Amino acid sequence: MSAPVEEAVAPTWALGGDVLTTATGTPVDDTDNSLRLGSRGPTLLDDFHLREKIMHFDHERIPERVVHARGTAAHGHFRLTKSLGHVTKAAVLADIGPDVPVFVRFSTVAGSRGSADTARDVRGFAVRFYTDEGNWDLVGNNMPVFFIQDGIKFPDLIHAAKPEPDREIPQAQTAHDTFWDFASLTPETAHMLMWVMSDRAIPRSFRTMEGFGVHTFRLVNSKGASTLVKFHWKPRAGMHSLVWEEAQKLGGIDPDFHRRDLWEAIDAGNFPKWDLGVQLMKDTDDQMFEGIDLLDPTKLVPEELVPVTIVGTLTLDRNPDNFFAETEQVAFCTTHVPPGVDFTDDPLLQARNFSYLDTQLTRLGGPNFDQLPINRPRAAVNTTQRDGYGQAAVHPGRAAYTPNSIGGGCPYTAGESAWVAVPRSMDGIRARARAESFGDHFSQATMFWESMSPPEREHIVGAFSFELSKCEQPEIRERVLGILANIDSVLVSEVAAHLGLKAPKGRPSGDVVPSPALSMQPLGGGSIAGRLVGVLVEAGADVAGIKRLRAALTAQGANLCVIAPHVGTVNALSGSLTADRAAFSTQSVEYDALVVAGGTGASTLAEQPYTALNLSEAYRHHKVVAAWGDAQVALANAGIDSDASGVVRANKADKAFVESFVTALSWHRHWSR
Ligand code: HDD
Repeated sequence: MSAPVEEAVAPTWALGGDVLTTATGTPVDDTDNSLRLGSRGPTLLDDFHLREKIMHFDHERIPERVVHARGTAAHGHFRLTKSLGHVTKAAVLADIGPDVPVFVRFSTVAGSRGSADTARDVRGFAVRFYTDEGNWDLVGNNMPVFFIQDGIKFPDLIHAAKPEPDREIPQAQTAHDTFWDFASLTPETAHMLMWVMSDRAIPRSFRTMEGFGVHTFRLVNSKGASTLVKFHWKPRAGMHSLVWEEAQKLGGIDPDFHRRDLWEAIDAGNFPKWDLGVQLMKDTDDQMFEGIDLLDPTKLVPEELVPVTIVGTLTLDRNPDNFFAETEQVAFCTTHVPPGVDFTDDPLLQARNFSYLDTQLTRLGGPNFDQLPINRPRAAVNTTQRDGYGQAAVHPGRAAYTPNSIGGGCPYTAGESAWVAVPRSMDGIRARARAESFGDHFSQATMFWESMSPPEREHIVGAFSFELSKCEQPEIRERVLGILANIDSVLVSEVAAHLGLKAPKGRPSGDVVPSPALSMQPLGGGSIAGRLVGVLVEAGADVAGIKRLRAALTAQGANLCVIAPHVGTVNALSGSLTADRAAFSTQSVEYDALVVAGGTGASTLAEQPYTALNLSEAYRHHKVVAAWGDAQVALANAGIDSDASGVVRANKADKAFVESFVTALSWHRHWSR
């Protein structure tokens, strides 16, 4: 018999204790002075502590991910609320029972590991479920489609998007020639370009973005029957974005804006949640649905055609203990699937299934990356794989092969509980060919445009104009206009006008059915959980009003940050209050709303250029701005129309003021101004 799995691991590793030791546990007497011959003599080669310390430091960095290098992650759990047992045997989706632990990593794509969080980019949304049947990695994005239809184009796409190779400029952005050169010559990018130029590419927070599995996958039940599925994550905090100017400023003011937001929300007990939804479709011979080729990752299935059924909830409730060990070393692979989840022939997914396994080999230095603590499955592991760099298991016994008699025949293959590929007959010519049904690159791009609200359209026009104006070669701009002309006549003419170019004749609107679910424009006020409200104060501030506002906000999971001329204690109208931030080290872009507090110092505060500058900026970014008492004059000083939507003012910070403020905040942004 082979050894029980528990025995097949390294001896207990006692990390911790009070004294400093070497990597192998020898206590160290001095870590400030190297071993020298005399106090001023040469350093001795037998200083094993010095050599080990420096050797380890020299190797502290590992290659960053070639894409999605910049990211952050959290632990949590997934609770299934509606069984999909009729379509899958995967227990994580079929058995309503104990929660399944998860680890989720969010990321940008193009930037290096130290780049800014708020760059215009796709966001990675990678979820690992540690199921009893093995790890399941649903490695998705915050957009439901992709730039290219075949994974063989991925290196081209990424080489074009990354900093240009001769000058290594620009960092973390697509606003440069090589990206738009590639995009303009690759019309299949059209639909994804619309998403990346939309507000989806500058989320307010990871907590306020949707996630998508992108590809069509298969679910397989215990009878072997297959159903096609697309996975969706719906944020409980609603869908919200930044505005472009904010995103750019935050890149300098707080490059860790998204990372900090997630960490602080979890730290404060405001656990972010997403509902898992599925769109289920019949697995037909051709995997087509209403004219949409389900194997084409540049297409989505409108929710109006196939509604998203919510089946469970993901909650993130624990920050990692160590960024490197967990967030950096997590090795997601699209091939990590439990029995009951299978792939389709989507050519992008097929290439991914090779790429992720391959990439981890170099990034994590050898074939045993699955043994790193964050990658270890919860399910028992029993392979015949042995040795290699970084082998952490101590495998006992003689039989590391099958079939064997010496090990009692173990491990033997699993019967009904095994992952089994859906049997399908295949026939076709072996060729490098693309299906004709992948041919329409524009209809869904037009559908996306026609589903947007007026402010969202304005932002898309602004984004294309910004990016293309940064291209140095005029012919690249012209070629992109050619793509936009195939999408919509208004879009192309507005972008052309910003570029000082003549617009080509564009597609007239009205020939596609819009999908309202694609718009992020809220239909009503939503949750304010996780919002940050900045309150500007001066000495003599009305501390009772601030307290009332804070109580109302914290009751709904939002936070209040006191901004004063200096950090520390500020004398208030009655008593004192503690400033969280100093005015000289923070700016409006870091807050969801800005309030000027009333009190005896309010008129001084209202006169400060800093107050006017930040209020007008918050107003321009469509945020809630408010003031009470003598501070109301600050709104006028900043040129703000005090009757505009999202402007809240009152003589006192009473119950009515606080209620109006919370209602205004629940809309996130006031686009009508
Ligand atoms: Fe990818 C990382 C998502 C296409 C090759 N990808 C990576 C991550 C996410 C995605 C979220 C970061 C995982 C983490 O947090 O560690 N990738 C996608 C999505 C795609 C996609 C949603 C299209 C639908 N990717 C894609 C293709 C290829 C790759 C077509 C190659 C053929 N992706 C990789 C990679 C990465 C990666 C090189 C880099 C680091 C890593 O895998 O672990 O293998």
